[in-house]
Amino acid sequence: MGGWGRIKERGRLPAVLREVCLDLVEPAKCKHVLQTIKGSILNHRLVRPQAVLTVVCAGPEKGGKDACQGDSGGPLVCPAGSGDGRWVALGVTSWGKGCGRSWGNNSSRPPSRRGSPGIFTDVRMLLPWIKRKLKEAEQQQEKILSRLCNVRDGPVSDTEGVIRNPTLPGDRYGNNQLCLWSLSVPPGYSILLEFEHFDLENDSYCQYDRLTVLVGTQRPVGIYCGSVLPGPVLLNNSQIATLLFSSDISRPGSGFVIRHRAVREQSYPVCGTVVLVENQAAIHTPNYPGFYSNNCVLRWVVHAPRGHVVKLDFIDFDLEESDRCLYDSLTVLADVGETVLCGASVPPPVLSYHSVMVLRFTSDSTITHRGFKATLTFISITDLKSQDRTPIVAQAEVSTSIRRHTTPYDVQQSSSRALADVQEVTDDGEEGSDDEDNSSESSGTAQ
Ligand SMILES: [Ca+2]
Ligand SMILES: [Ca+2]
Repeated sequence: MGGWGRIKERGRLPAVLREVCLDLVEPAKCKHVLQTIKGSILNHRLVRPQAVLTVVCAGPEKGGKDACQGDSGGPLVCPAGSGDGRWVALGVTSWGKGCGRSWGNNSSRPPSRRGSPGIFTDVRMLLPWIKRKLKEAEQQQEKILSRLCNVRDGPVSDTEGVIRNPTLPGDRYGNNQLCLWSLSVPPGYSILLEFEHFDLENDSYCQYDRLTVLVGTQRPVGIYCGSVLPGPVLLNNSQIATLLFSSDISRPGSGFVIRHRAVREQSYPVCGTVVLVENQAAIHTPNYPGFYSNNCVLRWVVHAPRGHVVKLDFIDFDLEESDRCLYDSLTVLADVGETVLCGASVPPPVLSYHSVMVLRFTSDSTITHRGFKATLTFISITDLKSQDRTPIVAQAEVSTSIRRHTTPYDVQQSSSRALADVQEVTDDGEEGSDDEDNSSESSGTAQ
């Protein structure tokens, strides 16, 4: 068994989680010892003679090893015996008479000096109840979820279709909504999202109403609000996508209509798309080495594996030169600041600070050039620490056609903050320990 309980009776609480190995006590013996301490325990914990024992006892007759106060609720586990290293929970630490006392000769001692093995609730007896409770919780959850969204949401496996909120054109979506669609397409296909209508309450940070597009279930590639129709989103090499819509208490918009399609892997990105890159690859402007088109917007969202950063190396670079790169530009968004590039000299490499890099290529309505070609590689942070990364960034700052902003991400026209809030999703959940014990003379990892 394991727990955070006292190390010995009335002893101190340990600073670390402790475990102790206890042998199970035969049920008949367990029942007998419970009878010997029956008179010494308070009424509310009276052990009534029962046909079926709902507890298991564990711990040596001579004492010395036991659960103690603070361990209650913790697990008593045994090897599953299946040979695959799995353990099963057999008991839940419940109570005991003192901690680590001997209990073999209880009858010869006054009630207050008697002891007991560790007494654990028998999980096998509780299973039907546990399962019933889990099922109830699940049903409750489903009920809550179905109330959260008043249009049809949920899994979408059709290779083509429309996702909309509200259901009827001309209506407005509801307030206080949380809708979630999970799209899946067969292997070998990518997901293409095309926005046919878009109108969500406008805010620079989309903090009131928003639509979030995620790759898989965790990686955001775009957060949208406002009424500018977003360009298509092509989730390259991704068979799963999640659309999450939420609205606050007021000012609903007329909502959105999004056409989703499973498309064959597309090697040449087209203007207006968002391309997700999750492998080390070469990227280039549309039509490269031919000239890019006017009025083109194209974004790449690059996710390196955990513990890696993204390095962008330019092979060729030729974008219309202009003061502050106002006409045509490539903006590289790392986690801090952004680098805006244009002109005809090949820029130095750019490193991301974390595992995400976002690139945005834009061209204006006149004069086009050859564009750029670059490679993306993933470097492990461990390797990076052995190198000095400063020169790369420093070089970037002195290049004439580069300017760096101090604001982390600018906001695209109106408030479509597509790609602005890309962030690494961490799973560092915090576990709280609950060492509350309803038994003052109980349990702990006494050793
Ligand atoms: Ca709203
Ligand atoms: Ca131009």
